[in-house]
Amino acid sequence: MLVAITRRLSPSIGQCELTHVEKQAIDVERADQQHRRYEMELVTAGCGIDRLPAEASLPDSVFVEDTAVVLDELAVMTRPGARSRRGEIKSVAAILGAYRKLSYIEAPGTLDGGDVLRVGRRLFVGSGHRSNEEGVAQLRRLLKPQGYDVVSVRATNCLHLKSAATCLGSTALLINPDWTHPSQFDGCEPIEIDAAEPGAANALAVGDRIILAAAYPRTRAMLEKRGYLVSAVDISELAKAEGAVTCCSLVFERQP
Ligand code: CIR
Repeated sequence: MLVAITRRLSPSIGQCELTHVEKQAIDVERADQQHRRYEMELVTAGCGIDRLPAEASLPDSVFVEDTAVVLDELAVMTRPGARSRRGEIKSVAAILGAYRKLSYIEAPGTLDGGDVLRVGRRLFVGSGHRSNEEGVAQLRRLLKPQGYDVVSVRATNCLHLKSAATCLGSTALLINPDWTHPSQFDGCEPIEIDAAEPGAANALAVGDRIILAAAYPRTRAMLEKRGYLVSAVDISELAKAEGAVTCCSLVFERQP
């Protein structure tokens, strides 16, 4: 059984962090509806939803992916690169602690879950922006005993590594080669997004399907041609907060 931790949208999402996106008014009601539909896709994909209540004082708190790295053996609570997001950790730890033993990234380390791309027993981490080398080194130390390799990689012109590359299952990587160079992902099979859709590399593989933003029909068609089952979700309001499909959930296997 898969579990997806989510959090109800914050009414203050209009005050979110923005790095590569121009500020635009966000329709909170519409963003909330899009988020609910996204959760329904997760249910269709086989997830049970464990939803945290909204946090009015934490504008970016709907983007729970950045708060933790969940593996079979443990979960690592992050220390987000954006100061305004550090208050998100406590409540996610409270819910995640029911599923996994928890470890923590500590100051001066920073790490955003959106920078951590897992491919089997390897974790590629995008460092240099929200996640720093100290955060990567701490993650490496915490996961070494479990046999994970932590590899530091570069992504440019985008918020997180997973804006530029995500795993579609096994070693297949959906990738925007202009934002992260495919040669950094040794042993992986790169599948390039449609060049007209630079943000399309953020896809969420869950259950039997790939959840992809509806804004990327060309990449969707390319994936369908390759035999993937793709569910398109309209997250246009969440995208105004620089959100994408992976960042709105933490998906993992419930253990007996
Ligand atoms: C931020 O800048 O932190 C948020 N406005 C967006 C976070 C998106 N997270 C993700 O892609 N993992």
